[in-house]
Amino acid sequence: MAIENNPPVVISGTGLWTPDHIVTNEELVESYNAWATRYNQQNAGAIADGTLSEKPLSSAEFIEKASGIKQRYAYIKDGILDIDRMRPRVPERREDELSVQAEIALIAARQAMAAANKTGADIDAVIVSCAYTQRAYPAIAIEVQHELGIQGFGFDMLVACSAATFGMHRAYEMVASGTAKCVLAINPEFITPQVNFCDRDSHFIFGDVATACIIERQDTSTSANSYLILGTRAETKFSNNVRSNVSYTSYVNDVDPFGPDKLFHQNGRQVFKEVCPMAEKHLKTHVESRGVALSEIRRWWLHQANINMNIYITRKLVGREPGSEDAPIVLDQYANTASAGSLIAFHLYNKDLISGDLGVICSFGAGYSIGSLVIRKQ
Ligand code: CO8
Repeated sequence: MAIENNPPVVISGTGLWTPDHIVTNEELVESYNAWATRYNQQNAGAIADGTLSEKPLSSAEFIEKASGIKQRYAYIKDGILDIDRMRPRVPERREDELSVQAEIALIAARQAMAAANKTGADIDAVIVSCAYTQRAYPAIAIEVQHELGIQGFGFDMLVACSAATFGMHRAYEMVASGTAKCVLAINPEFITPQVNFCDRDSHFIFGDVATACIIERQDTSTSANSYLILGTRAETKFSNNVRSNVSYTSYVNDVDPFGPDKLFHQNGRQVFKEVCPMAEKHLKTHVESRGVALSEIRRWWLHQANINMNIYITRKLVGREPGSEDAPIVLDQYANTASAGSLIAFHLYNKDLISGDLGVICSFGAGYSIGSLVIRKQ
């Protein structure tokens, strides 16, 4: 949708925090395979009599071929490769310390603010939107708002893979309708704590990152690099194929709060098959509803879950074999970063476009959820 007869709204700055630590496929596979081999040896009897299933081995070649992922970044690497632990070792912070998500959100936020020439005094709302927040309240967005000295309000929202685009939609609507003049939308995707590093089918998928953007009225923008938002479109359709049951109710459910179903799990093949046609249709419908032909779109900044999904979808949209000029891939370096993937791609690969060029930012995945923005370089 586009809000008609309202002030034009632009994305006037973006930011990206990349963690210091890299975990390569080879490192991850070596530690997973050592863990699985030991598990199989220790449980040989139960595996032989069929009470337990043997843990299959992983392969770096499979991971790269099936997903396009070569490595991922981790906020904390310590513990992930330790076969006696298989999860990052993240110390709990005191209540008077900055939370991890606020810390990484602030780094991306300050970059976005600098790019848009904004200070805290210029911003009147903060949205933190991501796949998980590390606590229910107070909102991470309010913590960030406090640190940046921003008046107004902040709130957190969760929409899994589409949190970033859905957050940008809310920012656009607030600015277009006049409830805010300038919104800081941030995606601190701290997701390695939700990865089951003992699950061969998903241990390689995710990495940590934070992205941020400034969305404001065009007439207040002084940015050297901004994009006018021509339209937004969102769509959801319930599916159990990507799921996490982590919950505050584990306390009263008398279940293991750290059980495998509490971590990310999926039927990846099914997701691939169902989401690709949904995303293709969504994008065609959205672009054409703005009076724009698909051939006029210079760049597609797509969700980064799987390179083969992105090639499949882009091929349908551009009608030929796509290249990185059409739809940049950051998966090889960053892996799947939940909702931040399309924003990383946008942040890294938008400056070469020239005034008047059209592009689309789009996320797709868990929910299922799909969110997109059609934008034009100013
Ligand atoms: N090593 C070696 N072999 C493997 C491995 C491995 N690591 N994993 C699977 N195999 C084997 C399988 O056992 C299978 O063997 P067989 O043919 O003998 O049965 C064979 O390889 C093929 O397996 P699959 O059919 O499962 O493999 P795919 O080609 O489908 O690739 C993928 C698997 C990469 C997972 C692929 O299906 C995929 O990427 N699908 C899309 C997934 C997707 O988009 N999911 C949405 C993600 S959700 C999101 O983006 C945000 C969620 C919120 C954040 C969560 C934070 C934790």
